[in-house]
Amino acid sequence: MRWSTYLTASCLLAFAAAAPSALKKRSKLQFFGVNESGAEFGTGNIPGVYGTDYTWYTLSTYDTFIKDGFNTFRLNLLMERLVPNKMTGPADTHYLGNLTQQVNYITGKGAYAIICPHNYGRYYNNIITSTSDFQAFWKTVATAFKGNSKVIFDTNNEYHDMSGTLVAQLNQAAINGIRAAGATSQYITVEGNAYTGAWTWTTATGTDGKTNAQTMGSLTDSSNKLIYQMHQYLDSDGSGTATTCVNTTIGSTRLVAATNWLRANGKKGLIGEYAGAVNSVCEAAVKDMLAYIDKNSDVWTGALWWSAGPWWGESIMLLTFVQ
Ligand SMILES: *[C@@H]1O[C@H](CO)[C@@H](O)[C@H](O)[C@H]1NC(C)=O
Ligand SMILES: *[C@@H]1O[C@H](CO)[C@@H](O)[C@H](O)[C@H]1NC(C)=O
Ligand SMILES: CC(=O)N[C@H]1CO[C@H](CO)[C@@H](O)[C@@H]1O
Repeated sequence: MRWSTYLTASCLLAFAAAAPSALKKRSKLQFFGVNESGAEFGTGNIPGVYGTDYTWYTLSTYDTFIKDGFNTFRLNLLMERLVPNKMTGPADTHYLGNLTQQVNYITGKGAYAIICPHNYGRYYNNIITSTSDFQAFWKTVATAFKGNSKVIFDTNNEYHDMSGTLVAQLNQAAINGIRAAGATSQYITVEGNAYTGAWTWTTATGTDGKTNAQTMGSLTDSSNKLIYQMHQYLDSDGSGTATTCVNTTIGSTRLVAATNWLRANGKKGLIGEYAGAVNSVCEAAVKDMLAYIDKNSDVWTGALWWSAGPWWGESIMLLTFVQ
């Protein structure tokens, strides 16, 4: 989800306060967590100033989430801040330093840290077309974390409006760069085109006319630790920007086709973003979707709530539900 939609989104997120039990760790799932959003803020200001344009996440609050059973944190960041000017260049010492501090804090507590460039398949607003540059970016990033097996690499947030074939090629380049860095023990989550929507995995086509189901199945990984990350919101257009959910079973309905695809192709999936607003329909819909994910835990590894972070405002409050 775009950070700029967060004012409307914050209405949705207040749901978290109303549904503590629904959001507690699910026993069967490997990953249960939240997104941390803020380091990718202020996309108009690149690189921008830490504390003014963007922020990192308050370390001590991870303890609260972990105590409540969450074990996975998706750290959203910007590629241009991590590796500025060109993808083949070196990492920015300070931004990487802050990221490393977050990662080490989380993984030091035994939880997973997902490193997620929140870039939509773009770098300085241009669709990434050079697989070799993208591979170089990921090799640089993975080198810094190759000794930490609790790190999970997320190739990019929500590719969209581009060729599905290119999206698959970029994912493969990221996988190759990560493994070439010597980071062989970590999971990698790949994301698809069309905002990596679970509900449109088999139907939405890219500019080349191909669906994720057609292009993403052939990815290979020498470590065999790929997870297909998909996002699923519950409002009518699936964007997570409306405060109404379609109905109480919309989540499970929307996951069926993707679940079948994962199973038929021998893949694992992760719902990397989901949310619902504060009302009884959305609350029931979130519970229904999580129950469906639990029931299909042979292919679904977990789910991550969108979103948390110091700049998401008082009204949002994930902190309320962890009390
Ligand atoms: C985090 O970034 C700030 C601003 O660039 C920098 O001053 C600080 O040293 C960084 N922290 C770490 C742990 O690298
Ligand atoms: C919810 O909406 C979906 C999509 O329109 C539909 O397939 C499903 O049957 C609905 N469920 C209920 C309980 O109305
Ligand atoms: C770990 C972390 O940054 N948690 C944040 C979650 O969101 C709340 C509310 O925005 C913040 O206060 C926490 O710091």
